[in-house]
Amino acid sequence: DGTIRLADYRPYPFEVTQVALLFRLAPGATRVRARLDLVPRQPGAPLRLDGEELRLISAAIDGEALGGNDYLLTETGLTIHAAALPEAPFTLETEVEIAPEANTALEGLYMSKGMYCTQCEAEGFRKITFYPDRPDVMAPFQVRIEGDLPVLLSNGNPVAQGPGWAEWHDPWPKPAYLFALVAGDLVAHPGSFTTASGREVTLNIWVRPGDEDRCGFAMEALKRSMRWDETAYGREYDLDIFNIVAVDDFNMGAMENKGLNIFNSKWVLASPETATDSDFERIEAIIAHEYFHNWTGNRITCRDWFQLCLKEGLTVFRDQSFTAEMRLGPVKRIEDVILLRARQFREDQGPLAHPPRPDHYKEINNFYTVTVYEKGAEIVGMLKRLVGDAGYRAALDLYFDRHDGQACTIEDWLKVFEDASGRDLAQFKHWYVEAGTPRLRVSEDWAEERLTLTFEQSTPPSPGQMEKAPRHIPIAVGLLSPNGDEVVPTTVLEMTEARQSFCFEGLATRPVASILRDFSAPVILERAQNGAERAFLLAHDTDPFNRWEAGNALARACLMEMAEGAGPDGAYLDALGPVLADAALDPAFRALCLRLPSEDELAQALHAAGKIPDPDAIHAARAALMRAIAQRHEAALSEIYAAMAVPGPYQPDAEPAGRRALRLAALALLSKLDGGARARALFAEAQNMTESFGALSALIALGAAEAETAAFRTRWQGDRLVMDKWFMAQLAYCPPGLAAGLARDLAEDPLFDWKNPNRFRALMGGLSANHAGFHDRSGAGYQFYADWLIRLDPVNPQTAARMSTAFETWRRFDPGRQALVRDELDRIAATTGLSRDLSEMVQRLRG
Ligand code: BAL
Ligand code: ZN
Repeated sequence: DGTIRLADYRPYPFEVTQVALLFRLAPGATRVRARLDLVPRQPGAPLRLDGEELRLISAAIDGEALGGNDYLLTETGLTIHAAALPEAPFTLETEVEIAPEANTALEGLYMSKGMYCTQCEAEGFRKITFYPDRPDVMAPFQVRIEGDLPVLLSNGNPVAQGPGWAEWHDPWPKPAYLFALVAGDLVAHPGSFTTASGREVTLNIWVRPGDEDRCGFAMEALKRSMRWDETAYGREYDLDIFNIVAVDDFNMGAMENKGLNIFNSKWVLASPETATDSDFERIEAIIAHEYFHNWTGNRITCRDWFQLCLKEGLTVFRDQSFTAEMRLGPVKRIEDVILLRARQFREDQGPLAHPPRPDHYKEINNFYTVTVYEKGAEIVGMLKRLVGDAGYRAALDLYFDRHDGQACTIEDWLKVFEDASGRDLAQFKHWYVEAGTPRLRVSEDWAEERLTLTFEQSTPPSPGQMEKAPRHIPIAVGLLSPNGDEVVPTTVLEMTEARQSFCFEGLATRPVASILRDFSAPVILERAQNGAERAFLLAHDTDPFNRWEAGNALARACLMEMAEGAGPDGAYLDALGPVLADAALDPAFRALCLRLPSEDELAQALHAAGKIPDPDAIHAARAALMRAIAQRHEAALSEIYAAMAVPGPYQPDAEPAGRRALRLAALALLSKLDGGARARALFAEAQNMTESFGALSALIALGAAEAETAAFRTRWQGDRLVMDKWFMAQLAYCPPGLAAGLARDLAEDPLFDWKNPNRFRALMGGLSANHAGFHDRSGAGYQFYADWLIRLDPVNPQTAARMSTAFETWRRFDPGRQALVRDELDRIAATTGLSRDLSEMVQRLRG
């Protein structure tokens, strides 16, 4: 049935020692000549090469053209029979023709606004030429590009160039998924970097003319990333040049091709007028992420795609650590956990749950998930916590020493930790191979100056995995005295049993336990804790994560009760007071404390508590609590709003960004009282996109943004990235009853260029982010969404499949909504010619 299984892995029977490619570019008929130097490793094996949508022009071995009986050509590849192959090393030459301008799927070689561009991960190279398109086949590449365009780029170092041609050589053996080619009328934002050992590296960010003044921030972020990888991991850059290209039509965020990173322009281009603070932070993180892949992904890659989290989990962990150092560490940790819970926990609890290292798939593109990335990063963080900072560095040094130039597995990765630390990680490995978020229940016992914490863990069943063994869980715990002093500093308890107790002796008075500090493991902590204890931790915990978590837990409990008809919890409203007033607390931290759990998270929490979430009631509860907070703290919020204004020119740094975040959080609350007066004034005077967009979003949420929405469109209609924000915000923040109708109207807007993935994601992602709007009981949101998935699928299956995850929570809801979603999933499944991508997703979603 097309399922690919880890258990079926076999090494490739040939070694590719050298690849030479020649591209003659033409939009409708590009010719690709490939010369592969091959060494047989298994006598008698046929040579099987992947290839899709290629027109074979010729094939020859050692200069001799192949005859029709020598090979088999199918829709998925070219197999040269063993009888036609020499036993000694040989050269295979092929020529194919492809049509980049017809490639709307944006995999392989395609065109975006006149520019040639590639995306090969995971399996796009097979749409460029016949090749063993698998990550464990690594070879040096030389590339010649011929085309009537001023800039012709590929991986590695430039060899030579002239008018209409350029040659590149990448000396580092790489898998085909890291191949890249770009050709276009581009301009460079240049830079340079001197490595720790004194080598000069040329840096360029290539963009379309007109965008070059929006690259400065990304360039500085790149230099910071290069320096950080030297100091934090001892890793230097290894080519003479590092190119980044920004492209408007891109399925992913960015791609780490060796020496030639290709970026969705959204994650490169930034100016104060067009990008928000969070865009700047994200650009810095993605630039770092792709750069860090040079070692964790490129120099050491994955043996097969089941091992994707080997490079992605580690590289996310590295970019998170980088951002934590560049900005405010605790704030970054809280943001990462918010994202993990909102998206990965959601995935882990639904029909798409899969282990960070899955053992089967039909379409690998469907496994570039928050589980592989974000949970993969959490697992690396747990390893680091278990072996300590020095142990982690020793393990990573060993990893680079032992595996440089190799294609590796999770087993290789765990082995370096075992060898470097002397620890047995057999039980720890469950984190990689089992799906599901463990639930960790804790109870406390106090007797004779001794506090006993007893933990019980269980992991619910997930698709294909009914029974789960106990995990090895690092639980960071600290104890606080009743006056807030820390009596036991953070200690990591290692839980390995299903039920396990830990004692703290010699305590004069009963302490308050701060459990799972820094969110030391990706689990759901279940703790019977009253509001007073949570308020105490919100006021006193010395661990910033748990301090925030105490307030978050109060808010969540309050909202869950409100969604079932209760009024706002006065204790929660009281507890916020000291946080708002505490000027010693970072503004960014205070902003997070004012951010209520999302409607989707509340639905998740209600479902976990055995209830059926009502999206309308959740929305109403959240709106009511915002109003109640505003009423109770109006004076403090007004003072914050005035005091947090940032004078002078815009700077994207963490400090002013934190002030703006707090100010806008106050604005969103105050808008519930002032009818939007402050937001309207801010929108009129804002000098940067952060404030302009924050004000617009607050007004949209009030249903009172007609004039501002129109003005925003008039001002920014020529700017594609800003217009994505315009599409997204109107749907994500509008009153839910309006969402489906507005989505239909916006889809009629001439600026809704639905074949552009960013624009499609802006509109559909905006709608699905409007929880009560998407889940409108009429089913209008579901129907509209399914219509567009069906329409996009033949054009761009990868993005259609990715967006189908909006339906992953359907089993949480009432039978009426479930039936509506089921009908839509059935309708999608019944569509003729559905892609492998979307059909696998729908099959899994239907469960
Ligand atoms: N490798 C795909 C894009 C990324 O994770 O960097
Ligand atoms: Zn990555």
